[in-house]
Amino acid sequence: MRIFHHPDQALHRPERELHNGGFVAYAEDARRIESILAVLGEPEMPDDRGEGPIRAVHDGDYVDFLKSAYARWKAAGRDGDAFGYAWPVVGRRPLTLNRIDGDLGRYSFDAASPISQGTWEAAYATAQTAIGACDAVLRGEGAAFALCRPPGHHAGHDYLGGYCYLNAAAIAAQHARDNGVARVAILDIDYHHGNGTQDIFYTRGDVFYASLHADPATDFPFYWGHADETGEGAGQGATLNLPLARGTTLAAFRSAQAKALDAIAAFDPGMLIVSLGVDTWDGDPISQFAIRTQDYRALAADIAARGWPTAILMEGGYAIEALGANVESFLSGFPG
Ligand code: OKP
Ligand code: ZN
Repeated sequence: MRIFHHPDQALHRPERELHNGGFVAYAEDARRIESILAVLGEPEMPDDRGEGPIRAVHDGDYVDFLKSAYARWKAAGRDGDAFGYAWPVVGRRPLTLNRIDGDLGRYSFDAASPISQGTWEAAYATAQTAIGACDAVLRGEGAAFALCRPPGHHAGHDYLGGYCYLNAAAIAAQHARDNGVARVAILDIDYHHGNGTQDIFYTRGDVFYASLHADPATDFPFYWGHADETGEGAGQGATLNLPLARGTTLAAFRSAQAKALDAIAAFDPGMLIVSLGVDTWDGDPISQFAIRTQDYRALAADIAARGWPTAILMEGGYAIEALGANVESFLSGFPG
């Protein structure tokens, strides 16, 4: 299988995150990449397709904010990584504020996703990596893997959060749409609900979003991913949320995935994008499912059996030492 990755993705280096009221080491560590590449070997560099495909999904002012936020933070005399502390919960104003703290609140939904030096460059490289895998599939590959990092599925049209800044899955899906694929499906099997991806396509009928994830009644991101969120307007019925209990093992996960695949089959997509998180693994330090390394091969084989051209994009997974084996197991479920 062709594997894409860009070295600039390591430039995003937050030091710490706010967790349960104190600071802890940032779980979305750049060493995640090394663990995966140690097993998969040398990846291909994606072509640079510029900001066009990014701005086809994300708000222009948000992209400009992301590009300039760290420099503005420094210019305001701050040390360390940039993150917000005030949010416009009520009366959210659709304007750019002239203080960095105002914009950090306006363009984020949590305080656990810092902007470091290099965050923009890494997020940009991640988007290009996803487009590279998408292009390989558009040109006839049965499946391709994008080693994306930072992850993307929590990032919305105009917001960051959940370690995510640009939504690689949404950018790839829109790129496929803009290159002649009439219907694109996204299957999100990260432990966490992909609120950003859901939001971006919520009112659209041309991109189907199906997600298996920890019940937001107990887990981040809390405010999205409940079973009664099914899309709106032209998108009514094109969102499927399958929340699962903490402790979920292969059997329940696999049957929920079959339900998602059946719904996707009814939608009849020309391409599938998989948001792959291996934070469903039973040893993940921040998550509570119990999928084993060998299970990923079975889950992938069930997806591959449907026969859709498939771009697989990396999302979460925080047990650094185990990431390579888990991703390798998943990819081995696809032919070739
Ligand atoms: C990203 B992806 C405070 C809780 C914040 C954020 C989890 C983001 C997961 N420590 N947790 O979906 O794997
Ligand atoms: Zn996750």
